[in-house]
Amino acid sequence: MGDNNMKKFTRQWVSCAILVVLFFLYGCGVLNRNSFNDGVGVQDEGGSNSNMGDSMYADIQKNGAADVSAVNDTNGEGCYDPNFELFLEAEDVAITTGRVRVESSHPGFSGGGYLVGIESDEDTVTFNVTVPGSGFYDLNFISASYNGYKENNVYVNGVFAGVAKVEGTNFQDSILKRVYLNAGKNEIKMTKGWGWIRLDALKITASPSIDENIYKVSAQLVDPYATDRAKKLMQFLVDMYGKYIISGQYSDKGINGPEFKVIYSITGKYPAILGLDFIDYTPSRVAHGTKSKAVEYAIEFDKLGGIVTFCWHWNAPEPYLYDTSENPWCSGFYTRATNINLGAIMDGKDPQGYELLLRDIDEIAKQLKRLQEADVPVLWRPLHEASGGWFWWGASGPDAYIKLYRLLFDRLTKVHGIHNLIWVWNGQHPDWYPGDEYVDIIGMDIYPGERVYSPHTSKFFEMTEWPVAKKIIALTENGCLFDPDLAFRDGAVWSYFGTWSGDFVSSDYTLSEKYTERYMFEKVYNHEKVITLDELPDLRNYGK
Ligand SMILES: [Ca+2]
Repeated sequence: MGDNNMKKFTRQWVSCAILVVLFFLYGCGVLNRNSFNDGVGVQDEGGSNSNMGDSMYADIQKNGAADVSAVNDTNGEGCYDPNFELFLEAEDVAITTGRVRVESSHPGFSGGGYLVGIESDEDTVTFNVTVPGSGFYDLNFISASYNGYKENNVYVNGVFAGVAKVEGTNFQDSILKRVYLNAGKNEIKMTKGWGWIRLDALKITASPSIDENIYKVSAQLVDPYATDRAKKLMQFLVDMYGKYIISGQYSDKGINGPEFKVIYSITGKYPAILGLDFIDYTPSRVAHGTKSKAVEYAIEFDKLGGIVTFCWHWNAPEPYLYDTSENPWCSGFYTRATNINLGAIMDGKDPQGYELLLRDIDEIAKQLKRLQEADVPVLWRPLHEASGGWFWWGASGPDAYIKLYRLLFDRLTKVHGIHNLIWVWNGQHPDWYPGDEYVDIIGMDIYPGERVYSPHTSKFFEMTEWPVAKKIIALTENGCLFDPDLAFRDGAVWSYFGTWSGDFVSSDYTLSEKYTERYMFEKVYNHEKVITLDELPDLRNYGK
């Protein structure tokens, strides 16, 4: 630590010390960040994290000062105030571009009106705010939708922080939680996602402390007959949760596919999880001549000590495929390419359709059984992204989806005796939750654009508050990699990630930097809190 830093540190220590004393006097206890760190031991003392490397926290520890648990300040600038609150009328203080303008005809606003006109990319709203200390703040974009659900993008100091969501036409809270702000000035900018909201005000409050128990989850699998290896894999995931992030990558050709080769060539590491797809085992594709070696690739990767996950782009059965030039048979997992009506099938109004779905499930069961016979446990993520509606299994609403999910669960476990599965539910909205007894892991898929390395903190914490039993939360698909330092800083420690294949990583066996730049691949795969293939323990004997 240099002299200047020492002076700076001394100054801040004096001012922060006053706050520390106040906290003790008023019994406020510990604040967000350090209570999180103390609770789950995510970061080493002194920090592996670049934000922590030379931090006040580390320095005070070295200097043997008094208890610093109340200092929630990673950059050593300013003092974080847990009671901080700031209310800004959008119409008064925001800097706007494009068509954004003030109106005041819609009732229920505060102040002199609200902003409208977030309709295209040039329409932006920017708040320049000053906060007293670095740390986490909840950003409440009090707003009203023109009609239905709307979400818009929020950037903080130029970095994507998440989306502000609003559903009703009355003015209401739209809170983006746990956004990291620096001591001093910050730029908070809203840009069009879907647009079409009335933005009344921005209320900023210091975030409440993290519940340190969010990472303490049960390793009990929902399948009471789960195989020994599935149980061991789950125990490993549970033990790592909150402490490490497990790297994952989709690749149709396994460890020798372009994605794995490229990652290895630039980082010297392989991902710990191989993501595969049962897509080409689906009968309506096999009828067109598709072949798959996904099961072979999974068995190969398991032998190398890795973890496998499977999704299933379930091509709808043949009678329901449009098979036109715009919507060919091979797009048959998309709602747009099929007239299958899951609601009618699950309500008993299309018995032939029901039989065809069972036929398809039984075909995939054969593949899962091959994996079970090879004693390969699978992170099994069927019926993914349902609430988005773009896949047919999500096009008839949550009731039909939940019936299908449960049918799939019961058919695989009870009829086919398949017990090597860890059930990863990826419906992406709590209304689509099939029940605690059907789900081991909750997954979210996020494609934030290009070269966006946000750890999606607000989404992670939103998921911890869903009205469901506490389960491991994973980023089951991602476009860009996220910065692990930011994930640990924010306490948004996804269990694992699974970068999608193709140009998210590679183009003709060379690196594609369209979504993630080389330096971020190097950083993620060599990060000491990111687990790669070489760092996995012997999962066959884990816990013995
Ligand atoms: Ca207002």
